[in-house]
Parts: sequence; structure tokens; C-alpha cells
Amino acid sequence: MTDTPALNPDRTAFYDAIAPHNLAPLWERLHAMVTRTPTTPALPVQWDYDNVVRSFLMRSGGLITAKEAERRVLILENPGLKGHTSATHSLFAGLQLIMPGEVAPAHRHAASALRFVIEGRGAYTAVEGERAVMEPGDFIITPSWTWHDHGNETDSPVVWLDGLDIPIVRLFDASFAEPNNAESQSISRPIGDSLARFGANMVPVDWKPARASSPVFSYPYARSREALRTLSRNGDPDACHAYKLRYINPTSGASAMPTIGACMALLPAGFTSAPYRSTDGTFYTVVEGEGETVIGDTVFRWKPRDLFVVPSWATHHHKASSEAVLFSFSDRPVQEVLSLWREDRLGG
Ligand code: GTQ
Ligand code: FE2
Repeated sequence: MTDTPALNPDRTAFYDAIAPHNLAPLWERLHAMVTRTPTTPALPVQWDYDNVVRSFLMRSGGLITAKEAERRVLILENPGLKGHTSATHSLFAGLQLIMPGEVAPAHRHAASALRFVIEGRGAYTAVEGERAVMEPGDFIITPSWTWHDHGNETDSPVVWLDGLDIPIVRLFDASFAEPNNAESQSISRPIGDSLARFGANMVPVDWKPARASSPVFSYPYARSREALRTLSRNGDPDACHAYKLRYINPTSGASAMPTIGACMALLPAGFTSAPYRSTDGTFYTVVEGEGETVIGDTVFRWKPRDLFVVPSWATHHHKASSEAVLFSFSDRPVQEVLSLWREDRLGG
């Protein structure tokens, strides 16, 4: 590969001549476009929930109602992507607050969404006529074009992390959205119905898959935590990932939604992971424990409810000072389907 050619008056005149005809010289841009290794405008970034974000979020609760806002969400915007409404280059993240007695009206859209419960319990997300009651650490999905609304019938605020594939939908200019006639969709199935049908390693006898996303809407933390606890007793941790499980569509083994992959990892107390990088920029939140994540020269110390981003191809490792549980999501399933995903296990 050679360097970009030096400025040359004949060439500059040529570029000026072709520009009005919607033409441009590839040779001036090739090396910035076809990079030898991934580059990203996304930066490593961390949010301190308890000491910084929470008070702003609660202030937003006095400024606007959930109904007026439609969704009362503070965007977790990557400082390298200002104005883009993105946390990583391909994914949106936000923190949604729903106050006692509030509802967030029913709608559906092409974008797929995940919820990960940060604070409070007992609020619900209704998906396609079934309510999922939220407990901290629960992972809940609202797949593309499914009706969803939220409500809080408890007497405390509830906060969850939203992860959406909005930047991916935007890349393809494929956004559709529609409000429901009713503020809250009518309930057609009892709580726990989809988990009973599809979450016991069984499916209804004549069931055929209708879409790529998981028919299970809610992945309770208690189950994920118990699985990780058992694994951590049964064998050695992986050098890069410790004990890490990914959320799946139980009827296919694919990710719960086609555009967003999500995982939960348990890091034993004192564990330091081997350096690792992968092409999927990843959003993390801390469920339990304390420790740090080192991303190049950046060190993020974390505690429960903190949130942070590891950009694409950034070499990083985690250190847990106490037993820790990390939830994460990324665009890995998209990259895998497009044969783009790569990882590097450095020293692991
Ligand atoms: O809760 O339905 O953070 O539609 C962004 C878009 C949340 C939601 C967001 C949404 C929602
Ligand atoms: Fe939505």
C-alpha cells in the first residue's frame, strides 16, 4: 500500500472539474475506505449510573411524562458519534425511566429492541399481547414489528437499558413504525405463557417458526444467574470470557433477535481475562460485582449498574475484584451472517 498522492495542481483541477458531474477519484480515498484493520469513530466510553446518570434520569421524570415523551429515554450517546444517536456504530443504547402509574403507549417498528432491567421491579413490557414482568437483570426482547407497550403499576420508578438496532435500520433505509389504536394493547396471553411454551426445551407439538426472532420474550435473571453459578463450579473459566453464555432463540440456536446478540458472563473474584478483540463493538452493563476493564490506554473501573462501550477491534481485558456478572450486546449476529465477524484471542 502506498501513501496518498501529494497535492498536485493538475490533479486538483481535475477533481474540481469532475465534482459537478458527481464523480470523484477513488485513489484519494481508497486507503481510508479499505483499511487494513477495522477503524471506528466510536470511542471507549463509560457512564456511572449511581453517581451521575441516575439523578439526571430522575430529573427527566419531573420534566416530561412518559405519555408526552412517548418513551422517556436518555440516550447513551458515544462521544465519537455525537449527533448520531448511537452507542456503538451500529447500535443505539438508552436508559428508559417509567414512573409509578405511567404507561408508554403501544407501537411497533422495524427496529428490534432489547430491554435489560437496571433498577426497580414489577413494571411490565407487553409484547404481542403478553406481559413480561421486569426484575433487575431480566433480558426482554421486542423483535422487529412486534407490538409493545410498557407500564409501571408499582409505587417506585423502574429503569431499564434499551438496546436497539436503529443505526442498522438507518443504514438500510428500512424504517417503518406505527402507533397502536389502543394506548395499551389488550392482553391475550397470561404472564409466563411464552416461557411455558418455548422455554422448557420443548415447543407446542405442531408449532412451526413464523419469524427469525425468539418466541420467548423474557429471559429471567434468576435462570441465567443459576446457570452461570453452576458452570462456575463445574469447570475452569475460558481465558478470554470466563463463564459466558449467549441468549438464544431456543427453537433455532441463533441469537434471540437476528440483528442483536446478547450475552451474560460471570467473572470469578480475582479473575483477569486474557487480552481479546473482536469486530463487534460491544455495549456492557454491570449486574453484580466490581472490577475494571482496560481498553488500550483507557481504564474503566466499574460497579453495579455502570455502563460502558468497547469499540470494534479494541484490545481489552477485564479484571474482577469481586465475583462479577456482566451483560453485553453487539451486532455480532449480523456480522456472522455477512461473513464479516472476526476475533483475536491474544494470549488466550
Ligand atoms: O421502548 O419502545 O429507547 O421504540 C427507543 C425506541 C425505546 C421503546 C427506545 C423505542 C423504545
Ligand atoms: Fe418501541
